Amino acid sequence: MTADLGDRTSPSLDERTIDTIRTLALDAVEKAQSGHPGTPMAMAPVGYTLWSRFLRFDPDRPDWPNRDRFVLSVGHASLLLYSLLHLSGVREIDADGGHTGRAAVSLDDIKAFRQLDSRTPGHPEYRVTTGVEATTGPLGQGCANAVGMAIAERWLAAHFNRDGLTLFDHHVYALCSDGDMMEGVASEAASLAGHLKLANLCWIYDNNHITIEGGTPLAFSESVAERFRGYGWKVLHVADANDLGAVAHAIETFRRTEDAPTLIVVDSVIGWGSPVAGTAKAHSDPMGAEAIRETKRFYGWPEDAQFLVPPGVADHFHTLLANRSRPLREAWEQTLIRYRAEHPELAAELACMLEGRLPDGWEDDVPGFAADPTGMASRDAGGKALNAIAQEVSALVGGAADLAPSTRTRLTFDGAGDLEAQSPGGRNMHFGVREHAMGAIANGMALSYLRPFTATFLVFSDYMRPPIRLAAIMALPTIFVFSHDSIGVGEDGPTHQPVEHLAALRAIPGINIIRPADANETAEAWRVAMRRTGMPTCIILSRQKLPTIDRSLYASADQLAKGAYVLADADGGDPELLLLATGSEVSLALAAHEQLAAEGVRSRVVSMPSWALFEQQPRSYRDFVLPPSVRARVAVEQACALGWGRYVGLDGATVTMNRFGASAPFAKLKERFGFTVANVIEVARNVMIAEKGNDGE
Ligand SMILES: Cc1ncc(C[n+]2csc(CCOP(=O)(O)OP(=O)(O)O)c2C)c(N)n1
Ligand SMILES: [Mg+2]
Repeated sequence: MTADLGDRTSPSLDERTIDTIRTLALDAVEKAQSGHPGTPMAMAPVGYTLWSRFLRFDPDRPDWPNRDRFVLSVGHASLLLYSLLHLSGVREIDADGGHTGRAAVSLDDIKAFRQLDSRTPGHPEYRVTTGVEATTGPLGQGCANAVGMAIAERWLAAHFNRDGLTLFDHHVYALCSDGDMMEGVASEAASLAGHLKLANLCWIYDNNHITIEGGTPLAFSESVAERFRGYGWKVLHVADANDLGAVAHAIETFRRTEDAPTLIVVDSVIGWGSPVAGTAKAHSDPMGAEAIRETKRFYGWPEDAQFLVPPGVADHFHTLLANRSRPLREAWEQTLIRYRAEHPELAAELACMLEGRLPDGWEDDVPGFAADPTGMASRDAGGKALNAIAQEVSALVGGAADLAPSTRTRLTFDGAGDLEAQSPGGRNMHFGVREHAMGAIANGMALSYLRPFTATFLVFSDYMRPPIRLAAIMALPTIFVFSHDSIGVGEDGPTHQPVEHLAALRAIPGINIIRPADANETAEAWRVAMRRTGMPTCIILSRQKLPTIDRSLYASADQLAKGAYVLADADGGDPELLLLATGSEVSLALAAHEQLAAEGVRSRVVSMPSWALFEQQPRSYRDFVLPPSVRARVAVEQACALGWGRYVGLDGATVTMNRFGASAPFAKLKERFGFTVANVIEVARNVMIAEKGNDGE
């Protein structure tokens, strides 16, 4: 076949399929009056070539663990993916992993593009549509997710493959755009991918020289190819996206490359075949009926037909994809049967990972900590709990953005090892100083059966917010560890002292933020995080030592699972004052409570490590912990007050940070900002006086 699709007189079945993808995109965007047709139109030949000739993806078993992954980082081109899933006949998997027998994306689904509750949302969403491997849309994220998937594939291969028994050898593809190439997160991820020599990773870059505001020369003039060569990637060039032979040749070269990730730069014309081809107008505007007719005429398409799938097209595509992939998947299943017989323990471990289960006994060695007024930093307790769990749960793989010694997240047990190019099965990752990519890479690992954790200082969670948010949207069990959680950082000063970060993280729906009060709450936090397989968790830890609370005097730390609990209660009657605190401030609240008790004030200390978990408790429990009748309430937290209003109410007060911190020894900062027993008591007494005054009115 000649590679040139310019001759439209006698299109082949391949060309017809490609034009079907294009016209479906045109029609769906027009019907929705919303969306981005130009990129699916231009990239249809690339997507089709990859899927029909290379992708190892059984359309009947889209959950096959060793399938190739295809990540559409250029999420605004979602119709490309929806059309590929529809035309190749991918079957649906439901939320419980069941095969429903239905199409993953039906033609009706494509007609319902961007409509409420459809399987075809504006940007691809993991868990909404079978075959969508990652939620994409924020440019750059999908690229970095793909790096995480490639790392996971390497890890799984190193950990599970045995001589003659290959369970993992798949490839990871990402389709990306100019915007992806401009985003820092993709650059960070590409840098690490090159360092790790991820030869199983291929990014296909749609080099169309167009972004929203116009041509890329407005803002982008570097040589992407040279940059990627500098990262250690193999860089290939396809001069015309319509040249199916050249696209195939490039993918073949990728598959033969053994020592580096591959970037295929594909020159394309956005909106190819339409009157607005090659202009920014093709990026986003529905084209209008007349332009669509003109485009369809150009493709040799019936110009008034809508959502037309010509006879033979879907069969053709399905046959190509299935005939290549099904035998591979069936052979894999045979391999797995032999594997189970020859390596039963490893097979059981693999089953756990694939099902997202924790192995029996995973928490048996999590330490308990004896009461100790000096105590230990929660980062230290966290490191012990993490190591105890990781020794039992091999899927727990992760590391820090160059701060493992400070976050105490290094896995130190025998055999943990470093994850490097030459040791892809290591457990300790070194993300380098690349927080943003760290989060997105971890999400990619979570999408490929691992239980990843990341670590850095809480103040740098700002650099990770997009992947944290996406982990929540995708309901991934990524664990984000953040140490150095407050002005307790001391001398490093305001740039390193988080103030607004807890509130900012708590504002994200669908994530569990836990700030434990002492070593035992920290161990519980790790337990809770591990059990949550459908939700990310942030574990927020102190740099400074925290007293290990005497649990024979006060309530047990396992109540952390309820989010908030009565740690210490008033003697001799109902409390007249509630002291609410998290993390390092719980001990301060306890000290205030003891002194108030000596002064005859009945207070209750509520440890509130996780607001999210607390909100999930029944009203009866929440009212038991925070009795509505007790309106004298003080919250103590070394962070901004935002959000505490809900718990302290109109009559309550907070001892919190209403400004950035300062560079000084921590003891001085505590005094300056009022984190002293005397100040907490003064604030509490004022609240009680005001509240009594209210009652008298
Ligand atoms: C992080 C992020 N910033 C901004 C956007 C909004 N946006 C969507 S597409 C796009 C750029 C489009 O250009 P390009 O990435 O080259 O894609 P093309 O239009 O060529 O398909 C932008 C800025 C986004 N999706 N993600
Ligand atoms: Mg572009």
